[in-house]
Amino acid sequence: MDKQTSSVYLGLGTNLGDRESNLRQAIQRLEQINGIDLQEISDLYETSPVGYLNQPPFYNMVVRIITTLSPRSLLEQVLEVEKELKRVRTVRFGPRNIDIDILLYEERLVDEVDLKIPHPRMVERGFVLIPLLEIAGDLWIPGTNKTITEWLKQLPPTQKIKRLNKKFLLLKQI
Ligand code: GSY
Repeated sequence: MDKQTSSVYLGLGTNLGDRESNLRQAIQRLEQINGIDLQEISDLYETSPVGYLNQPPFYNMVVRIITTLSPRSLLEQVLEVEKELKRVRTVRFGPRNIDIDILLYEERLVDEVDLKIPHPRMVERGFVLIPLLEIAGDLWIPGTNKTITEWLKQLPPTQKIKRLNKKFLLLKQI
């Protein structure tokens, strides 16, 4: 019998080195994993840093995958990809060459010490919500009573988010 598949959204971010190449490599590695099928990718967005402000701008994007992996196994695989890409991060919330977050896993709520789904800070982050809206439509965020656009309306207008219309560059080489 086929294993059950789940639809999952991942957020990717990078602000060190060749940001386009970091994202491309991360997507390529994710695609090579047994039990992960890449379905959709958002455009690239150049975004001003949130949290620790004194760092270079990020490239952010969101992808949708179909997976047979459990949330826990998916987390292990994602951490492995970050390790393979030799993730560099010296300061918490500081610059990093790649960051991959599990944002949504179907409608599931997971609340474990090292794994929380939906990602707990995603609703405060325009750099997640805007690319998510692009590929997911205006869905409800599980565990909250609001949709993506309702969360977006609550955000302070301080974060700069520029759509780059560069998705084709990533797709050409994936
Ligand atoms: O997991 C998020 C890493 N991160 C980012 C990011 O990806 N983009 C922007 N714009 N700011 C950020 N601050 C942190 S931490």
